[in-house]
Amino acid sequence: MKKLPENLSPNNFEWGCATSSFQIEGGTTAGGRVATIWDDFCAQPGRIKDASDGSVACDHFHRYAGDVKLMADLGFKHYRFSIAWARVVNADNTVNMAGIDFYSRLLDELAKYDITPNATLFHWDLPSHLEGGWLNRDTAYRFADYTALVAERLGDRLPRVATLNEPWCSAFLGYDLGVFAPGHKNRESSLSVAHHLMLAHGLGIQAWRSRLSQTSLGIVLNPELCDPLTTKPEDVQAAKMAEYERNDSFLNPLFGREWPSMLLDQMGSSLSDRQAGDLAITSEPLDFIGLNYYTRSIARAPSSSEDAKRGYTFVPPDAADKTKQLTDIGWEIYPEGLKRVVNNLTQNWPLPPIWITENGAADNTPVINGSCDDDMRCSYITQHLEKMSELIAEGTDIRGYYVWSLLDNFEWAHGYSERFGVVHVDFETQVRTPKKSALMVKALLKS
Ligand code: GCO
Repeated sequence: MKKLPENLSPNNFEWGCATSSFQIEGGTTAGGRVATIWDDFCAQPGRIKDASDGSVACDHFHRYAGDVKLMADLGFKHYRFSIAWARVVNADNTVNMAGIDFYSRLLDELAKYDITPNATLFHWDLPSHLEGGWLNRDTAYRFADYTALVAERLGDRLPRVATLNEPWCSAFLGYDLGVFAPGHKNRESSLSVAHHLMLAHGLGIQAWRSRLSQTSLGIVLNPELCDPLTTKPEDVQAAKMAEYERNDSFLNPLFGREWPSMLLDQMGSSLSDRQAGDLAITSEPLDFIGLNYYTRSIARAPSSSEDAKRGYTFVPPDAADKTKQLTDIGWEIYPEGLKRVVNNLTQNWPLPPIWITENGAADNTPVINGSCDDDMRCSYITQHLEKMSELIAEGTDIRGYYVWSLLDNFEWAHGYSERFGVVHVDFETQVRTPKKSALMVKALLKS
């Protein structure tokens, strides 16, 4: 791609890069920040592949000014980041001004370069002191308090705000599979968690709107495109179940619809956590929806009693076809999936305007003689841009694209072993080196 298609031109399309608080900030005890479930999780042996944690990460807490200058140099005019609840709210639910000051200084810096902020309120770093975490319905109300506090202290400088990032990961990776914080393994209660997260979303929207009416408010989801391993009816049904869990359990509540009965059936005694009136809260009108797209998955009929509870078993993407191209983290490169998943969503739910809030690849190419030739990422990004441009040409209302991520960062359970940045970070020296992909995007934005 030499030039951006007209419908992706930065003149009429929002182009940005994305990060999240825990993945880049470090400074986990600075300025009175309280501990989060991810600090606790990292401290448990065996949880993180390289036994690392987020205590330093990209040291963005101290280096934010340089990082903002870097994104400006690369030509980005929009920046998606998350605010850490644990920095701005003390354990007694009062405001922590040191945390507010940090985000205020970040916003000052962005304004200096005319970069528009796009904030997410919750990107998985839940304060540890919230008793029971998302298993406790009360956490949804504490989220609304936190949201109100951000609206009051920073809201007039935040034109676009998402409540949650990828609640599927918090609920199912965190409370069912146990591979993300807090590391629980309980199917029934993970479904309660999914419900409580959506309740938090709705209460958060109400809390914000009652204070500020002009902000564009939404949520960021990672919808699934799941194909069956074979055409056998039991595999087809399994793929459907994976999509119910990933899509319907979050999209239905956004539009006031009940969950598919198959999910309700899996809740057992936790079903009582869904209370009358909740759907009216979760379906507060949205100004936008953010969609994160990386890959598709492949499912087969459940192959263990554990998976039988979920209704599917995921298989490696290349299980049936070894010629598939994978990124370094092992995810299939499948640009067509962006179109398929977005079309599936717009056909089934009355979506508001869409922003692609994350798209990118793990490409661990090192820096050699000062440059990092991440050709796979370059091709990944351009292929997805082409598909997005086609979707828009076909009439889908997509208004922005954010590459994940500006910087190599703490990739959750993979620690620092997988690199998603368009800018390389040397975690020993904190030196940042723009990769070929960053320079490619810069050239495209200028074109
Ligand atoms: C996500 C995440 C990021 C991940 C990225 C790559 O929302 O999944 O926002 O935190 O780093 O998706 O796995």
